Amino acid sequence: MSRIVTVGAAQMGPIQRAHSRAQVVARMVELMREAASHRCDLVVFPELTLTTFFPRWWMESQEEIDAFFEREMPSNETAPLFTEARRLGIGFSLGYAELTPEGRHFNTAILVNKSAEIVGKYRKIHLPGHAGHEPWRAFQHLEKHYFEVGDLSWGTWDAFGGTMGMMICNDRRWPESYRVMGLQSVEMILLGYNTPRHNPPAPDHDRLSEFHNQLVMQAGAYQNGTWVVGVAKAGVEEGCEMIGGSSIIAPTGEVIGQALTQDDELVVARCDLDLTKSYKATTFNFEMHRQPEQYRRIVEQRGAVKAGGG
Ligand code: CDT
Repeated sequence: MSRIVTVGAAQMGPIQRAHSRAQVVARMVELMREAASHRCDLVVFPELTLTTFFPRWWMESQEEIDAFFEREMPSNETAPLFTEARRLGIGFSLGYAELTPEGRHFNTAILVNKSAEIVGKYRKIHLPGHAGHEPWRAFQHLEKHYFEVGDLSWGTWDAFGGTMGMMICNDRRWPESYRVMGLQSVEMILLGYNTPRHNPPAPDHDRLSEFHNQLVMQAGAYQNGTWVVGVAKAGVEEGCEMIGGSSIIAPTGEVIGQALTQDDELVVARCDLDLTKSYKATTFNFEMHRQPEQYRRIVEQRGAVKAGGG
């Protein structure tokens, strides 16, 4: 059985507030068809793909907020994605705002196999930004207000002939996200992001946005001997510029495919899952080299303290 997974990183250009789900899904179906024409096994869509990045606004009406969320997956509006995927025999991952039957709100990603069955779900754990209205900002980043912290940890799934994992956007900046999956022998991590270039509390970081994006994904891939597929929603959305740079990164840490635009763009790469093996067997043989007894602070403490110790 082949260990090659041909992946399409389906970067999306901006989605404005006035754009309907139907318009967005039609663009996604186009990218999916293009991926199928390149014989992709799997197409990866961004975080919160179906709408504009709504946490940039403070909203008080729950009805207005919930209009950005999906109560079911698939729904009438997203069904064409599943129908087309089944027809083409292609899998996909998709980020969306999830409203559960119990009324809980999550920033979620799903993994869908070539039979259009949902085989994996992840709910975003590292929610960036702030929980209250901060009018001094050029735009808000209210993920802490609109979403609960994900309750599923980082799972992995046997799919597409390998061990697949998912994380979402800000998770990629935290080594713990990769490591929890690395410890489950993950071979390919799929992740979508919406990353505004401007960071209101630290504008001096703005010029480094693309660099930091590459830095964390390449490090995560290499340090865990895994493929990483990072996919942006990019371009100027409601006046807010978001970075592109969607990338397919090998376990070597090298970027082997990258988007050139800030628009709808498919990046395709043939990914050999067996490339993970030499990294997992040597430099990053966890069983042989990790020292978890010495890492207790990582799980017992949240914030940094000045611990002394000379
Ligand atoms: N969507 C998301 O997680 N974006 C963040 C912005 C960080 S600044 C609040 C990111 O890490 O790219």
